[in-house]
Amino acid sequence: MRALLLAAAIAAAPLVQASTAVAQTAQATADLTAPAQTFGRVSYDARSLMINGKRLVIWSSEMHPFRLPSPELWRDVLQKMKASGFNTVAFYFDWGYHSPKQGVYDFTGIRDLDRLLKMSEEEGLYVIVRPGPYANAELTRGGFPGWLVNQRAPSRTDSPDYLAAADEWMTQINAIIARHQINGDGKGNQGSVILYQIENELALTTPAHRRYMDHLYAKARADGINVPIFHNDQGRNGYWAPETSPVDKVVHGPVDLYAFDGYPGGTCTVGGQTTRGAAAPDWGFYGPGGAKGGASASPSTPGFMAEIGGGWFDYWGSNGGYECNARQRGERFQRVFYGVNLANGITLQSIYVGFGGTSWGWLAAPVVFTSYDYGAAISEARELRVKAEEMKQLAGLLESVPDLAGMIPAGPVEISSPNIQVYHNRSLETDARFLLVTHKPSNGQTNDDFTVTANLPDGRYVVPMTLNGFDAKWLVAGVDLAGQRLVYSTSEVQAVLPSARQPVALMYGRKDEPGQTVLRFASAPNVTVLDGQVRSAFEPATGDLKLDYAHQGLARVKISGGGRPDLLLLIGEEKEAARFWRQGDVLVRGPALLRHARIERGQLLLTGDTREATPLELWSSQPVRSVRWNGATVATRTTASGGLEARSALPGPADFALPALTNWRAAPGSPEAKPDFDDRDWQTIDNRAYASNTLRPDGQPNMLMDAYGFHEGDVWYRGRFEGGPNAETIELFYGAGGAGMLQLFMDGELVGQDELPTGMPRPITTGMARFTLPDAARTPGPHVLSVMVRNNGHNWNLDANDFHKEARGLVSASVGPRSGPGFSVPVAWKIQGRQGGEDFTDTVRGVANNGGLFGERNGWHLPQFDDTRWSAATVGQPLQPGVTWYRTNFDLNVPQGQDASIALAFGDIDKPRSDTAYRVLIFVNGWHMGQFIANVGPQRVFTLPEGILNPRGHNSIALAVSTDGAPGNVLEDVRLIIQRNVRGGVQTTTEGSHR
Ligand code: IPT
Repeated sequence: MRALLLAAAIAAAPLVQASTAVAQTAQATADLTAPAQTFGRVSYDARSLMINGKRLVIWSSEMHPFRLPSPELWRDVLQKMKASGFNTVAFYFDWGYHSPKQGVYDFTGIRDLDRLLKMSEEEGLYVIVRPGPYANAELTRGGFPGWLVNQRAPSRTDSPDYLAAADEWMTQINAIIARHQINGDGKGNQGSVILYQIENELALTTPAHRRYMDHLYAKARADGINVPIFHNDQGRNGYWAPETSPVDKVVHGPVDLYAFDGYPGGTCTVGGQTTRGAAAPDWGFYGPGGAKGGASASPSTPGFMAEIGGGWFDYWGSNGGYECNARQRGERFQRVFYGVNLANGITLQSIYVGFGGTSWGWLAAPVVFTSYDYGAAISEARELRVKAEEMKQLAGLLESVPDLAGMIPAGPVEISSPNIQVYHNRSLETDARFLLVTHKPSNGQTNDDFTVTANLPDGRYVVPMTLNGFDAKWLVAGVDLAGQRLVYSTSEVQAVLPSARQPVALMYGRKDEPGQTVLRFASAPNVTVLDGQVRSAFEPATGDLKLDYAHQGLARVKISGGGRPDLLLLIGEEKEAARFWRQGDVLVRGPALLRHARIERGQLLLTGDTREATPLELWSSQPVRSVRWNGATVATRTTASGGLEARSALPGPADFALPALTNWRAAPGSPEAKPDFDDRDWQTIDNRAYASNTLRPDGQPNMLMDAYGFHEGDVWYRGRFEGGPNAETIELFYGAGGAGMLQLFMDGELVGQDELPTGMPRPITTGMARFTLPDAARTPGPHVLSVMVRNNGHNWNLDANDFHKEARGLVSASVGPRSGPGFSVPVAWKIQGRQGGEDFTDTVRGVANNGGLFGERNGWHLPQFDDTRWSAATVGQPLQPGVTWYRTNFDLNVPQGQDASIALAFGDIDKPRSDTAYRVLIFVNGWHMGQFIANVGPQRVFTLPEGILNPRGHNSIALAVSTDGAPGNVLEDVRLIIQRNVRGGVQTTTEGSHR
């Protein structure tokens, strides 16, 4: 074992006699002598990642490009992440999204990952890539392509067929990633990719799995991947830790870094209330030792959470959990949980997810419905939720105090209250301190006033503190900030703007709570309180200037002299401070979002968003002669606190009206049900190889939709049989995913409909439908059975048991007598799904867009389709059993320079589900933007991103409505709604996907 372990380092820290309660005691080990490992510009040791040799807390937020089919808006999300303080973005890539057919790959248009990675670099974000081949991510097949379902070889193992398939994808995606690595590709291309994940939560660790992991690692290296490679353990189990890990009982893997995932912190109740039922786990320095403990299962690599749950997904049939998820892992949660992680030495944290987006088309796995909002900091409608402001404040500290990267435990402090614990860490380089103050346990919710007595770098101090309710404070002490010495503060640092003229420090605390900040000087400085109530006292013996105040509004204090540069200290209550944005050389107060700030020859160019008319105030570290906001000149004046303010408010967005959706036209959409329907070009069901792990009755042909090249959405079967006395009943065994369904017709009449129960939170994905056949079936002569199966996604394969190969479509269809032996009536079946199967023609919208409804096969969903021969229709009119298509057009007139999120809503949006039963596939400008299931819910509002929607022009909408035709099962009110409207937004062109 290497020489110096963390325990020894802690013993060296000054020990403090505990009074009533002792702070957290570190028990775990980290190998502080482990030499740094270097991969070009990226290196790491036991404490942190380093980029270009500089320690950095990797503060990452995940998004999925495939869940926002509008590349121009990727930039909007990236800018919002960057403005919220993240320095890194993490991406899953979805193999199946790019590969409709074995050997065919598409990285154009909405699938242009080269563009995505370039944009990320342009927006100043490092990138963590997670290309699979298996992703999970609540994707159909967990991201495996449809065609892989037909492969018998066990996936996620070293079986040659599977490896060959995975290599196809890895070759393609690695070529793109390689060009965007921070180390370059050796051919003149370079970007900002810093880390690369192989596989995803592979929890099987047999030799076959080890050989598979070895293969993926070697393949990445052979394809030119030159950044560190890691795998994300499903929990802190010690699976696939680097070979160098000396910890017993971990499973070693071919990785450079060990990472794990975690979704701690309670849940939402059925009633939509958050629970605080669990304390933040100590997944590092302060946790138990052993294989599952330690600074990590891998003491010589830094603490790394590849996914820390920042929300959660929601299920078919729930009561609508996203707003609750947003609160559950929202304000305060982030301070407590991400703070405890950081204190435990987890210096790489990636939030899953920062933006969820939309599982449009047939992207979703059965476990989720269309919206993948996730309760994330950036909502599906691209709104920054309140918790994004909290993230901005936390990230602002990390940026202001780089000493936080690579700290180790500094030893206990004395705390006067048993309700409180303090994690006390120090920098090995600067001795700067991090004091994470939480309740004990951290989910405690009492209100406490107490003191913390600690030996800090500048002396021994008794610090009065307050912690009210579920909360944590991220305090620092003994830190150099913009030429000042911060001895300690009970306010949290949000931003520090260095400047030769007058540095600015922004600190904040909870409204009305007392705060105390101590700065050190050589001699008494001049203190001028410009705003607010701040008492100051100078102690000549120590040189300490002590400021006392309550966090109310925004106090402004000017401090000069004392042997240091001037300082403007801004002390805000939390919400006041949240109105500030730090970007590059400026600190800006006011707007709803600051995207960019650039100074060009004295001209400050700001871009951002306003939600309403907004005052603007700013400070700059460079001289500024004039200011522009979104291109328009802003007249400014200087302020008493040395900044600039706009003479008049920045304009907010103008209101605009949405058109009502009228002039509907409709057409019946299940002609396959008719006995004389022409199915000559359909495929005949035969005995081809059966790759599914769903058992089927002996002697049946292979009826599975996937076997015939149909992997997404709806599939139709038509079966001919000769009528006779035995044709009494039919049993249809089928697979259809979450809330999937089946409709059976005979000779043009609906026999019945079967819907899979939702089985929350894990859906029931296969079912047996039994129907009594109509009397006509006993009449001699030819009869036709028509079956539509709606496949709501293939299962994920989280447990590596080939769950994604569960049957979809019909498994078996048996016609026979009500009682007596077996199912004796032979039926000759044919099948039809998406037009062209794996060779579909709409390569612009791609693999996820279409299933096999008649209307889809004939382009009824497309904007250019001519519906003039359809009949005029109204929502609410009685519907025939089967599918009815509705179409209409509308014009939008979102004012120039505004970014509005517009959605389509059905019925009473305050109710999770309707009293009527029907389903709708929603097509906007030909794009399948979601599925509404009235009787299942909960989603009734479908976000339609710009790019899909043309905000200043013409749009078409097509709804494929399915019902059993029972009275009252009719389409409810359908309307457009505005979810968000700001002035600003990213620059968009007219090239949006709707063209
Ligand atoms: C973890 C997966 O890695 C990720 O792809 C996603 O599915 C996430 O969960 C949930 O949204 S799986 C872990 C929770 C067992």
